[in-house]
Amino acid sequence: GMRETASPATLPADTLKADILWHVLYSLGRDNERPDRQTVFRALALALRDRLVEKWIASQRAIYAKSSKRVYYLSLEFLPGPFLRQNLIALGLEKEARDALTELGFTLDDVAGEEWEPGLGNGGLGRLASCYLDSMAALRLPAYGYGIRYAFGIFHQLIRDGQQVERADNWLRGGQHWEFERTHYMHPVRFYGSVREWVDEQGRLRHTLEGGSTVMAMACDMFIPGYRNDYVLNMRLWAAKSSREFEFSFFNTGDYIGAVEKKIRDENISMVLYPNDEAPEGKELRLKQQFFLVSATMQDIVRRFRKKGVAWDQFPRKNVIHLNETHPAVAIPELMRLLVDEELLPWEEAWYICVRTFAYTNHTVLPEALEVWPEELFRKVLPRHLQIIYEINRRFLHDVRRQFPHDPGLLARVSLIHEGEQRFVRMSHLAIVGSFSVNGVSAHHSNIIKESIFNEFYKIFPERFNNKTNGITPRRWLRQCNPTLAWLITEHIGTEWLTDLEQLKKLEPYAESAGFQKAWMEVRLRNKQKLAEYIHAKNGITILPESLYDVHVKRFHEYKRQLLNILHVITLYNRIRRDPDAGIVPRTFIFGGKAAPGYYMAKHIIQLINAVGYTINTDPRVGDMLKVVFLQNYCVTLAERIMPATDLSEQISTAGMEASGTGNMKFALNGAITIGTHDGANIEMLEHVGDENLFLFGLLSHEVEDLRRQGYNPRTFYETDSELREVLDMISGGYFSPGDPHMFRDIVESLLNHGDRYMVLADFRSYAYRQQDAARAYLDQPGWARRSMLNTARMGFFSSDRSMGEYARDIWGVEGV
Ligand code: 26V
Repeated sequence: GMRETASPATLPADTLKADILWHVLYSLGRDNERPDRQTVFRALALALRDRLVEKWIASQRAIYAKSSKRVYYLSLEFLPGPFLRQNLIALGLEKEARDALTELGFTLDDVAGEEWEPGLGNGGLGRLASCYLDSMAALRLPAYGYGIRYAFGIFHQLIRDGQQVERADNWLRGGQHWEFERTHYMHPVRFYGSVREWVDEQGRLRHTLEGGSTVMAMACDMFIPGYRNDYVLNMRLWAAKSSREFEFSFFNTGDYIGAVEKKIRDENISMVLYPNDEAPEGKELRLKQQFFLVSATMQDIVRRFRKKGVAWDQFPRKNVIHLNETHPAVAIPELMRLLVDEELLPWEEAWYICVRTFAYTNHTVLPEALEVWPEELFRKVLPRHLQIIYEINRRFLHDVRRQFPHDPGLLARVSLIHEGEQRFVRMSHLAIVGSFSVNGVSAHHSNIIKESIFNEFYKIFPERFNNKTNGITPRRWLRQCNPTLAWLITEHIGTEWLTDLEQLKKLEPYAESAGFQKAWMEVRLRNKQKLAEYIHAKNGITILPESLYDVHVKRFHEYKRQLLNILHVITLYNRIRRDPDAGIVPRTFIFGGKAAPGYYMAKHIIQLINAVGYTINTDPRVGDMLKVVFLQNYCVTLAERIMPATDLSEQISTAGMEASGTGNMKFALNGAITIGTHDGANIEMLEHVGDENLFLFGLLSHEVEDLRRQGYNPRTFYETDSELREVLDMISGGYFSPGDPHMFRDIVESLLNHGDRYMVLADFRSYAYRQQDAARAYLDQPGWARRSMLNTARMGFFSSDRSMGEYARDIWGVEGV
């Protein structure tokens, strides 16, 4: 058949069409006379997988031959986004694919629209992990991503009657086309049981887990190609499979249904992603997920290490295990258990290996997001690991007591165990004590870590703390999502920017060119027209492409202050109602984002935005001056539509609360101008683009702290600012909820009577002024074009290639193969 002509590595370009048809028939079992769009998509994906797996095998051989130190990036979340276009770009097959699809009667846009993205993450943290894999591949790093193949990813969000409704994300329903399931390749993972202590013939104290139950971890591999470099990395996701015990129990007891129930329970472990990104749920299943990832991954790492036949003390020279947040931090006691209980290394030697192997990235300073586990739960699920944590803690506290003999309170504060009415294992403390590197994700955040939340650890281990400012991949976030702008850039400065984003600096001289400004703004306007069409189709709202697109998309959380934004929207509405000829710049406010299903206030704010939108969009006095759009189900696919069409990017978190942000970078790379607070990576963006090109406002983090200490009274702002007062009175008086005047009372209460924890009222006036500056700037279109171009031109630093280069050099000590 056609397969034989397609020999590895030298596939001629014109076989893509033949390969698609081959897969339609032989892999998908469909008539290849007139395949439908979904079938063609799947066949194309399979044809690309063929090419990826060849390059992956070659890359693995290269890593093995070089005997390189390997990087293991462990994350409970990955948000890769749709693969099709990304893989075509990386493999250099975009044109061939277009041609092949044209011959088959389809367009690439249509076929790409058939892909359902794997939503295996909540937001920033998961998307960062995927940008990092893309850059690790671009840099040819000897690296592996490890995670969980949730059967259900982040829920699909619908807006019904102005409220968020969650639907299960059954992303696997169309079958799998990008991954290889390794059905014959499984690791056992053991939970529960009890620890038996005994003494062996050599008189050593031994620990053995008895009883408990075993679940199998099946590897599912997905490929991440480097940009045009023939290098492919593997993202290995584990799926839970019941062990053979299922069959035995069936034979032994005849309890067939009971055995099936056990199978279902076991396979639950990888069933669903926890949709929470602010307050950990403390649920047994979540802890099991974490250990499931860790245990299976450690078995893979150890198996690969053993192949080399070198001594255990070489382990840190050959492996570095990176912990994306504390979620996989149980890897630390798991490695100790392997070394001490199974390999019989002395504790000191095992610990020496551990602390040279692990590196930890912190992604949040919100106290409620710091992970802790009730000790009882931990003991039940992982009894031996709890013992090991106690021993780590005993030795750690012993050392601290010697280093700081005159601070008795210190021990309780840094202990791995929080002792109160209930005892908790503090995962961040475990991660810091067990790692040689602890990093924050922006300069500002890393300083906060050192100066406040982990200050005492910083005093104990100053050399461990460092910063690695986040980055984003320019292949997806410019080249793929904004092909026309990418093309305009390439026409002027060549293609090098794709792998060396600092090259965008070469655009700066064009910022003053009227011709280039015009071309730039034409591309942007076309992008805005396309988004207007999408909004019309989805929401039935007509928006003016020439209006200022003011966009706030990200997870809903009070600290991200979507509420501050909508208060300002209402302010503009009131100004128009008072004076329809006020000369306000026409604006389209676009919101998007999911709220954790149990987060009452966040869901309520979504509802308020939709209610305000309904009122404004249907008020004839407003007309085209103001539109408010809520786009449902914000996800990577939707972000790719929005980023290229945004004028003003909202990055308005309470100062000190957003660790970095990465949406801020995606917008600016596509030529949006930021309105934002002095928080996270906004501060570094300001340093790079200059303060004429970015609108910052509001309290600084130390001012937030000072104000809180002095006793912040939000009511004074309500009393002294009449515009603000009018807005709040409208909300609490039912202006936006005439059928139920009390509907949004809790929101206003949280601001006026419950302390306004996120200082929305304190920043309101400064925000409103800055918004006026933005509107004025928009009236000067050549000036806006210049600002927009300079934002793009100066985003070089925020490439994830730069971030990964720094991790590789400063933390991991690895180079490209
Ligand atoms: C906590 C939990 C608790 C258990 C359930 C699942 C879950 C998932 C995530 C988290 C903590 C998330 C922390 C986080 O997402 N931080 C974000 O990380 C981005 C990448 O570094 C950064 O840009 C954002 O500013 C930061 O909020």
